[in-house]
Order: sequence, then C-alpha cells, then structure tokens
Amino acid sequence: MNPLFAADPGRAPWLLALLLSASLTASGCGATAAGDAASADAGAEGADGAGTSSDAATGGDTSAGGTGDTTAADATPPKQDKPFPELVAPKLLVDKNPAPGVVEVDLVAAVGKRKLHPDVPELDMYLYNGEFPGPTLRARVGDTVIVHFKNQLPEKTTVHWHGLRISDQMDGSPRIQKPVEPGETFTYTFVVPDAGTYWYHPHVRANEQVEKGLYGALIVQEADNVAYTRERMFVMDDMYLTKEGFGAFDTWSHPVTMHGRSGNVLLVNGERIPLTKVSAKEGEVERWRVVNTANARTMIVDVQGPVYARIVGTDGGLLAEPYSVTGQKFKVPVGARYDIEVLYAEKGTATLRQHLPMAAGGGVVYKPTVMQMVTVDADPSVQDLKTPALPPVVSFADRKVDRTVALEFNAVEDPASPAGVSWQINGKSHWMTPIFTFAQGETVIIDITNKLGPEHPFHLHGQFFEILEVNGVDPKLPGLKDTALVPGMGTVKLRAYLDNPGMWMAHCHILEHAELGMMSEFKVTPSAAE
Ligand SMILES: [Cu+2]
Repeated sequence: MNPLFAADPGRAPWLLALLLSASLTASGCGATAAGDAASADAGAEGADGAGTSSDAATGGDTSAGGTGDTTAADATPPKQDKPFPELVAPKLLVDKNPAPGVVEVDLVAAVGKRKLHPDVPELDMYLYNGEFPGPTLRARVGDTVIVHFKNQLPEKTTVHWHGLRISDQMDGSPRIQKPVEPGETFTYTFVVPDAGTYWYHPHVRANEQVEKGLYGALIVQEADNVAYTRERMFVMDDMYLTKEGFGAFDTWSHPVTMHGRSGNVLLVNGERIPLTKVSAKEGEVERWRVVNTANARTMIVDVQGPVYARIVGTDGGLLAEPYSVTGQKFKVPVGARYDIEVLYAEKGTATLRQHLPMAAGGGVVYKPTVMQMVTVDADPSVQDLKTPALPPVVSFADRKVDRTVALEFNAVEDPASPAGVSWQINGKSHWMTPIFTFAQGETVIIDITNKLGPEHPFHLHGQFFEILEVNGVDPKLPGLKDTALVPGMGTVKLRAYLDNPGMWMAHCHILEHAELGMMSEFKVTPSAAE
C-alpha cells in the first residue's frame, strides 16, 4: 500500500467531526438532530423547522407543474392518453409541447439565493429554473425529450442525464460536448429508452456545481402505469455549511481528498430533514423513488413502521424479482437509485430513515434519523392487502460473456494535483483516450480491484451492468445498474451490457475523486447494422 494512506483513519471519525461542528450543532441542524434518534422522531411531529417540505409540490402538480417563475396553476395540455400517476416530488418541469410522445421543457442554470439553515447566511447557490433541487423532469418510456438549456451561470457547464442510455452527443460529457459558456444555450434532444428513476446534474467542476444546488430528478414512467396509489420522490443530499456559507471548495484536506466532501446538513427535496409529515391510508401502496445526489456520502436507509417494503426497482428500472427490505437497512451509493414499494398494512406511523455513522467507544455506531414520517390512517373498508401487478422485465441472464477486463483503483502522491494526490484508474488520472474499446452488443465482465481504504461508487455512462460479486460473494443486489459501490480494499465483479455505441465516461461518482483524476473513458464502436 502507498504509505501515504497506510494510516488513513477511515470514513466515520471524520464524519463525526463534521457533524458535531460547533455552531451548527447548537441550533440542531438536520444532521445533528440525527445524532439523537428519539428527538428526531419526536421532532418530526411538529417539524416547522423543516420548512415547507415536499408537500408544497403535491397540490395540482401531479400531471401539470410549475417552473421557477410560474406556479402550479399552469395547465399542461391534455396530451397524455394515460395520465401520469399521482406524484409527490419537487416541482415538475412544465411540458410546453402539446404533441403526444414529446416532452419539451426549458431549463435555465443561474445563480440564486436560498436560506437553508438558521445559523448560515443566505447561500449563493446555483439553481435550475430558480428551484432547489432542480425541477423534476417526467416523461414516459419512448418519449422524445427536448430540453432547451440556457447557461446563466458565471462559468461554463453541461447537463448530464445520469443513467439514460442515450446518444453520447447528448450525454453532457465535456469530452464530447463543448461546455455551454455563460449566456449560451444548448438543446438536448433524446428518446428515453428505459423506464426508471434517473437524475440530472452538470459534468463540469461537478464537485462544486452539484454541491451548490445543480441537480434534479428525472422520472421515466412505464408504458402502462403501475397501479400504485401514488409515487413519492426523495432526492437525498448533504451539504457542508459553515457560519459563512458553503464550506470552502478549494481546501483539499486529507479527509476530503480521501473520502470526498461529506456534508453536515442533511437535505431531502431541498429541505432540511425531517420533511413535514404526510398521511396515507391503510391498504394504500406507494412507490418511493430515492436517489442519492450527495458529493460523497453513501446513504444507509430503511423504512420502518406497519408496512411491507420491497425494492421493486433500481438504476435501470423495475426488477424481475422484487425483494423485501421490510425493517432492513440498505445502502444507496452516490448516484444510485432505488424504487421502494411501501404497502401500508395497518394504522400507525411509517418512516423513511437514514442511518448516520457516529464514533462511539472507539468504534462506530449508526444512528437513525427520520427523513419522512407518514401517518397511516385506518381504513375499515380494506379487506385484504395487495400490491399492484408489475410488468415483465427483460432478462439479460442468458447473454454469453464475450470478454473480461480489469479495472484497478488507486491513488498516488502527485505534486501537480491541487490536493498533492491524484486518484487513478489503471495507473492513470483523467484518461482522455479510451481505456477499452468494445464492440456494440458485447457482454463484458469487469473485474474491479480497489487498492486503498476509501470506497468508490463506480459509474459507467450510457450502459447498464449487473453486480455479480462484491468481495467474491453475490451481494444480492439484483437488477440493471449504472453505479456500483466498490468497498475499500475490496473487489467487485460486474457483467456489463455494452449496447450503446459512443464514448462513455467511466468514473468514480465521489465528485472530489473524479475531480482529482478518477475518470476514464470506454469506447463502444457501433455494430455494422448501425
Ligand atoms: Cu472514488
């Protein structure tokens, strides 16, 4: 091991230091409330400190929506034969095109001010359409999406549609698309090929632009709605704030270099947690879509209460075989998504929680904190509990493996790096040429070895893969993924389906690691039929 990292203290102790940072602790910021599960639970009851919550997005926003300068009163033309399911989510982007099968929206990135914490002055944020998080983009699988993007930031940017298998020309990679300069525009056009939960964010100086507020959810509904009572979108983030505002971005301390920037304020849908309590009824079944948009923090979540909870979807959409997570914690790596089906079994209180690492007695304990509380009311008319039928899912299981490649993650001392350290993939930082060239349609085993202690959420653009092994064992994380968590000093075996031709970024989604070099490129050459 590189001696520089031999004495690395690991992730948890430095998180603790941040979470207990002086002034924010005193006022009970979201992260600090997390330190006391009981108070977090009680606090959710009268959570006026949590601000307006995602409830604000509920009314009238289920099929229409508002942008930053309009309200929910905007009428969306009645273009959908099949209306979208009811959705509780950050405000929706307004579809201004009446044609069926087309979703056409305006998206403007600009500076904007937000007060997110009583102890922190108004933040100078970067916002899409003046909203935080950016407005939710919603389409149906097969729709053409047209995004008229305008950059009003003081710096260049792009928009990456995380998880979508679209043309590399529309992927927001600054290696392909000339970044959009201040005052300039770019129109992103693509067909959404796969139903699922996705998100969008910049791919230029992402460690700062994303932290400052540039991200939003992207939901692609199935061809036929799954008959859930309603859907809820939870866009999870953390922010590192100080008494002055955002913690400095140019301080490459050892913890930031090693583990990325973890925040001390936890946010869901742009609000400090817990969100304002909502209600549901016994017998109802909801689809909770969660996405982790943090710079670096792997989130550990669970659903508690009188419910049956199953994972029904992940990065690449619905699963062939959902699996129960009733009462069980599971990890949501940076960039990853899970769709959780929540069946309210009886009257009571259900919660979506996050578990935060805290140092205790020389070790680490995980303390739960409530993100969303749901009051479940009785419904005497409910005879039996049932979940809606799910559509069949295309299986890739019988695809023959064409090739095996290896990736090695490491870091080296590098005087040229702002941190004095560069992160590497296969011995090189910031690969600008293809590390591998594949033929379209190839099925490839990717064997990943992580040489150091910090974990890495590996993200491959434009393709899906399955996670076969983590440290040699089937991790039971079924479904198509675009993001896989590679444990410290560990290994991961993926089976990737390289079906989408183009030049594709393959990188660590800890944005500081990517910024410090952990970024490579896969090329997929089009088949002759293309
Ligand atoms: Cu990393």
